[in-house]
Amino acid sequence: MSKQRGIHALYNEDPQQADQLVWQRETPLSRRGFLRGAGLSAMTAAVGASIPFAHLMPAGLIPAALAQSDRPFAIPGKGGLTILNDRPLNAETPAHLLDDRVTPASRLFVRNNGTPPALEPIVADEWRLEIAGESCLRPATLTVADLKARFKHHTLQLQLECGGNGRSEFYPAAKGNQWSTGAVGCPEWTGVRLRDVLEYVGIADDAVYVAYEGADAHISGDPEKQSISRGVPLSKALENESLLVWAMNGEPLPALHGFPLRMICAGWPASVSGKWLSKLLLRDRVHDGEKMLGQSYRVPCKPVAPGSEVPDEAMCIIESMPVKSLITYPKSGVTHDLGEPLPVRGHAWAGDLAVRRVFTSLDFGATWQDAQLEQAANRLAWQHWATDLRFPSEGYFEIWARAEDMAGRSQPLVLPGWNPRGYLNNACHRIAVQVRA
Ligand SMILES: Nc1nc2c(c(=O)[nH]1)N[C@H]1C(S)=C(S)[C@@H](COP(=O)(O)O)O[C@H]1N2
Ligand SMILES: [Mo]
Repeated sequence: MSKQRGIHALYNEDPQQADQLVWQRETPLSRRGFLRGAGLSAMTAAVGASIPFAHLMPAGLIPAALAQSDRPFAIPGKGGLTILNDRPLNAETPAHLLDDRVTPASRLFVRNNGTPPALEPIVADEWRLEIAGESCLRPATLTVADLKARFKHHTLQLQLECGGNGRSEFYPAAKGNQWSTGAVGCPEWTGVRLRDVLEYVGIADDAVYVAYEGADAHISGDPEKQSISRGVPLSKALENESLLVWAMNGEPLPALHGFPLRMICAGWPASVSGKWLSKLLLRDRVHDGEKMLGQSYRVPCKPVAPGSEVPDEAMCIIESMPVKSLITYPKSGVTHDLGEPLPVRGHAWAGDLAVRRVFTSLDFGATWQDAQLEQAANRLAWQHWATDLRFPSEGYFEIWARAEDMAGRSQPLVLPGWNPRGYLNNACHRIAVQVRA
């Protein structure tokens, strides 16, 4: 794969190809026992048998059974996703598999920081959510059944995008999952408003932040540590679209997406949307949990030169995500007849804002045509766009898409502000088309 900096590189999306298996091999071979929870069940399904010595397998080892067959490693129920890491499990969705208007569970990316809780003993309605913190007036524990019974239900389409989506293109490279374009999706969620629950327990005047803790274990197995514990300013938590949800697309939350309860604060890095939600904290300060501090989910407050070392004090917490779009049809590499118009479509989103225009270009950005853009189903859902493109001749073309938000900000053609952890790459997406006469 030749790497083109500046716009999302064309990548091989053929699941039959071995290079589809992008494995991180930074983990030292001496680390044992990596196949746990979802990682083990996925690997077991992939090799078609249980793995008695799983606890002895070196981290990052691709089973020979897979290396020698053309059967791609897959997470059960997530066919076609690209696995970036199995411990913790991380998988992204090739752009053409994100074509659905509402993202089905089978096509939603997975981003785990730790080991998900075992599903077996969990009865959804009995799951307990503790609500506490310095600024909580009446700390309480509510079960999922209580949430369902006491508060009004809301169903919304809300988009989630990992803050590190697009990281693979930054140069100098940033450590972390090398997401290309697929750590994004927009399912429909059902639950109650976070605001209604917070008002029920009482919000003290000095409350400034709302944070979560989840029931997943830290990857080290250390019971004292959270895998991740983040949050949002009170104002974001109180928005109509900030929800505590138990259902996705009309079904109970899938195990990998936080069963039986998760938080959704759409439009911000998806790391604020806590899965396997066990605790909510009303904080009197900016939350200081795991992955809130240091360089996590932060970018330099002022732009820096690529490769710079940035001290922690000069890093600011990421809030609303930037404007972005994807081409989800056709699949990159398609062959098309010159005489026919080519229908092209995708989605666009812009953090807390709406998208006001989407453009496409066939000539490497020299000229741009307006695409038809739909309104969002509701605030913080992605918007669908479509256009029919006619090609001037046979040959190799690229379709580039570019969205612009309500504030007039556009996606860049080149890589946006380099940052040490490789967040917020919203450069234009592009696909290849071979036009034949
Ligand atoms: N408890 C818990 N919540 C979590 C995470 C996690 O590892 N544990 N990962 C976060 C991150 S970084 C992202 S991008 C989203 C991913 O959501 P998904 O796996 O449902 O797509 O969940 C967020 N919530
Ligand atoms: Mo993330």
